[in-house]
Amino acid sequence: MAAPGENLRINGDRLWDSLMEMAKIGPGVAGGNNRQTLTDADAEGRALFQSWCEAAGMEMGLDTMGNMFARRDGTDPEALPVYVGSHLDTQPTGGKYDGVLGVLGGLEIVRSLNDMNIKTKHPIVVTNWTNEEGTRFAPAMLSSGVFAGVHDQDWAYAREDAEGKSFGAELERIGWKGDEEVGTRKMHAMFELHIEQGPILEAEGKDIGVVTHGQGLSWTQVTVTGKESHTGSTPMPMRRNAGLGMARILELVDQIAWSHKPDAVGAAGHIDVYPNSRNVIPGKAVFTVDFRSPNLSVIEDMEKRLRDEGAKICEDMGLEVAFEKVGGFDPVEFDKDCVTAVRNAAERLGYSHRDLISGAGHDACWINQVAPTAMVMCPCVDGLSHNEAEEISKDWATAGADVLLHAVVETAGIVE
Ligand code: HGY
Ligand code: MN
Ligand code: MN
Repeated sequence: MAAPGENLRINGDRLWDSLMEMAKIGPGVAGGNNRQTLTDADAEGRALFQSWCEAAGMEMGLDTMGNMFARRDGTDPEALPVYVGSHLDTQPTGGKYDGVLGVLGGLEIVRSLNDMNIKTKHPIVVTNWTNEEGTRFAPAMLSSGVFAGVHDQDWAYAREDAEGKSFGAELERIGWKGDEEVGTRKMHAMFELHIEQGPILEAEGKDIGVVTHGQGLSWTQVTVTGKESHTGSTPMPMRRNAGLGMARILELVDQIAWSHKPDAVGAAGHIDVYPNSRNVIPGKAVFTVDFRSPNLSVIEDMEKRLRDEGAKICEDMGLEVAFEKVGGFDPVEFDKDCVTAVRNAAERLGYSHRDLISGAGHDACWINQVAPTAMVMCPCVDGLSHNEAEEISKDWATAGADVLLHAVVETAGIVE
């Protein structure tokens, strides 16, 4: 099958307009987005995406986890589809491009193939994975994880948000729970376009990241228990301050990550202190430690040090502590043939590129377990993401979607 010609390009203006249109749904307070999973804003974004897919002649499928699958037929109905997509849900202080670029980039390649009346042997399916962010309902990549058989659906349905609402009930409530059994679809391959969410591509002046690997992730929920008491009248020696215990463990987390420099990272983004009253010494602190590294043995060492040295900190302070693994995945190596298709596409189109390890987790990390998978990345300004000021350029978005187009079409096979 001939490789697509260099002149095969997407319509960057149309992609950009769609990104800006989607960004109006679930706006943040500082120019970004707060379109958290299974909220009314998520439902509105899904409806807009579905309307665009249907206008592009695609038929929408919906599975029991709310994963959306918009299908463009190929010439061979027996051929397994090439999937292309990402996620429409955002962080509470999210940007306009994290996930959205991959979903609307997939839509744009179908719109462009329609414009050029190009047919492919394999069908193409544009996908929106439910709850990639894992903020409202932990863990991240929940629904692609159920699709890949990593998580049990009933366990996923029972995940609760901070208000005690369950994933299953919220999916029903917004009306986006499908009948199709999750995980029954078979894929020829899957590609995901995503912003880098890190500084490397912009710093090196590269247009494209050819993602060969994804670093591994570990989420450990830590519960430190002390004793509520008056911040004024309780003598210092009598205090059992869970908030202080948490602070010392957070300092330990930072030291552990630095001890594995330059690649390992560690922090806690989710922190709850009880009763969180100005004049009560915290009796309990619950927080999630996020460790990441491209190297599994480093992740395992960081997890072990957290438990061993965190327990010692609490013992010395007369505090109780519990550790619970609440999410994670081993470092990922993407499919070599799919990665080569991405690299060849960048080369053919004349875009500067470099191989890259993804710092963030993505749905592609789970789908890689059930189908040949690879990712295309574009730069983002200052490497900033999970911040409303997240920004990319139209040129970067266009280059990323051009490469995605070529990788998908080369894998799906152009029919002359
Ligand atoms: O946590 C992650 O890496 C992804 O952004 N959800
Ligand atoms: Mn993302
Ligand atoms: Mn994200």
